[in-house]
Amino acid sequence: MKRRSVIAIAGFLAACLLVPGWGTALAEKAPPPLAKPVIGVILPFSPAFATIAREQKNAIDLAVAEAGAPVDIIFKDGGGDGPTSTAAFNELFGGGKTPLAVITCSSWASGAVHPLAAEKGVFHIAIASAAMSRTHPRHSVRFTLDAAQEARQLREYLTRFQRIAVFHMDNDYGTNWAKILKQDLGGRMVISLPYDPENKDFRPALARIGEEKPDALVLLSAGTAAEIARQARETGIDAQLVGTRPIERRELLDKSAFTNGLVYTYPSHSFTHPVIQGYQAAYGAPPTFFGLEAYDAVTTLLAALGEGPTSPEALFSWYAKRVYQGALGEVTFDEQGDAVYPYLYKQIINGRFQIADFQYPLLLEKTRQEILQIFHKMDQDVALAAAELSAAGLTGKEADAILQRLCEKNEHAYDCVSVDARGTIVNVAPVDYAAVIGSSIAGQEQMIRLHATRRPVFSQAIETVEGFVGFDLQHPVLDPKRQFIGSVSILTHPTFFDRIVSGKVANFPVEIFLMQKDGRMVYDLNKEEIGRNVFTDPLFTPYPALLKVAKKMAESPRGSGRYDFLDKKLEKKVAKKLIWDTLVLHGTEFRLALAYLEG
Ligand code: COI
Ligand code: CYT
Repeated sequence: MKRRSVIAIAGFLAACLLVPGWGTALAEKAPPPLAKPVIGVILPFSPAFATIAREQKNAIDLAVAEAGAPVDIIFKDGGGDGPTSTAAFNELFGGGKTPLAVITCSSWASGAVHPLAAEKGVFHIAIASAAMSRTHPRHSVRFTLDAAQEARQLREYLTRFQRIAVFHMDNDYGTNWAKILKQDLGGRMVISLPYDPENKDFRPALARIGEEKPDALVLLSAGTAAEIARQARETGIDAQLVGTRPIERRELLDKSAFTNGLVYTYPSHSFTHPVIQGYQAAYGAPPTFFGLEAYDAVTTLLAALGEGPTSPEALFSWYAKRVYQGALGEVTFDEQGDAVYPYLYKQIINGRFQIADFQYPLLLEKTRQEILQIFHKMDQDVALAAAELSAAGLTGKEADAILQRLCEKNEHAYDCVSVDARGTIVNVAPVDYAAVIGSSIAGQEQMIRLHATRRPVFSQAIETVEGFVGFDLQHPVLDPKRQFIGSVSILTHPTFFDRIVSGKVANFPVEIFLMQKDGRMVYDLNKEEIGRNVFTDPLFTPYPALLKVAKKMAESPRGSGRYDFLDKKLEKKVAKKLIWDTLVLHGTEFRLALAYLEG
């Protein structure tokens, strides 16, 4: 196949590139002899990050060797700050070579190089750069999850602490993360101090931190965290140690007497890619996430170049919204060019980096609490509306205002109605839904219970007159003489559970679903499963272990189990673990379950 690649440099030069092995270009003029694309790689070879940089270099060398593609990789030392990285970038243009692309490691290097690369028309890839903001859209792609996303996940764990200290590297990574934590934690952040990662003695700063009597110490650190942990413990700080992605370095295991118990957020990729063995064989130790990111960056870039595009715009488009399977697992690039993949909590236990088991019950309980909180607020507000309608009556100006207020106060309400004593809707807010007035809902299961008991009710999943499957909370309305005149309701929005659950599950590799006691799935990530009955639907019958666990779920309010079922995309069969608990409102129970891959 013949392929033609065009390189556009700084907007004034367009040259044909002849690349052996990638087809013969249809050159109008004689091409430069053996023009290999040049890729500049700026890594933090400074002492505090040297093991990271060396690992990235090793992984890149391996990726290039495996691809067998003719490229010229030029490594430069970006040091520990923006100016050094800028100087390294400028050096790439010496010696008559012009890089086609530049790869930078670290938030500070990527932040400094991003605008320069855009101005020079050099495609930019950021690795190990959680804190990078873009001034030039559609130019840089990034293989690191953004710090703001990771912080959303870390937040769930931090809620249990009241006096949180932050000790952070005095670079773009550390200061940006500290800023995010300040926003999240407010007054619960009792102190935040920077440190120089090239430093060896952290005792003066740790003494200051100790005075604040923190119950958690968040370290925004890489391998230096091991020495900080040692000095912190020796200073008498017994706070829970907490970290973020770059903290997982070998040094921490060498000092596990001081680092055991550390909890941190980390990508959830499973170490199964062949490059892990290849790296181990070549360099005598397995790669860490830093190496894998570098490996994927180069492997994908060479694949992109092999397909033709070389301009920054074309390369960016190649990546944006792409999904690929690599050393990092399944990676999805968003429109901004940021890679997204799941993170979870890890913990140092018995001197090893391990997946933290506490996260599953934690996420289940946080989700349960959030839903219950919303249920209770809705319940209080409907009770108040019922009391107000008692005097105002179910229709008329005053009743309109009461229903409108009820709806405005509850963001998860689809609509609010009043219903007469015979079960006919007589009023609605917002007014746009006036079409439901006159509909009888007397046959709905919750209305039958309400009429029988004259007590508040919460429905199971019902077919609403609005036309979707929803959940209805109703309170009876009694007139001032305590005569039953009807009821008032909030009908939940069709995306009610989805909004809450997806907010909580965020980027964790878990699935949360809701099942009624009769086996009906009322919420699942997979819309295809919603509404189906686990006990009777053919989708589930081939999975006896699932049926068994669902039966246990129907019978007991909380428990755990394991089963085989399809993965998130309903593609292949996988082994899953499951824990569940119960949500109750006015006697209506839902099983809230959290499933995750076994392994
Ligand atoms: C980041 O900036 O996100 C990093 O991981 C940098 C690393 C060299 C500590
Ligand atoms: N609709 C509604 N049932 C319905 O179908 N708004 C309340 C109860």
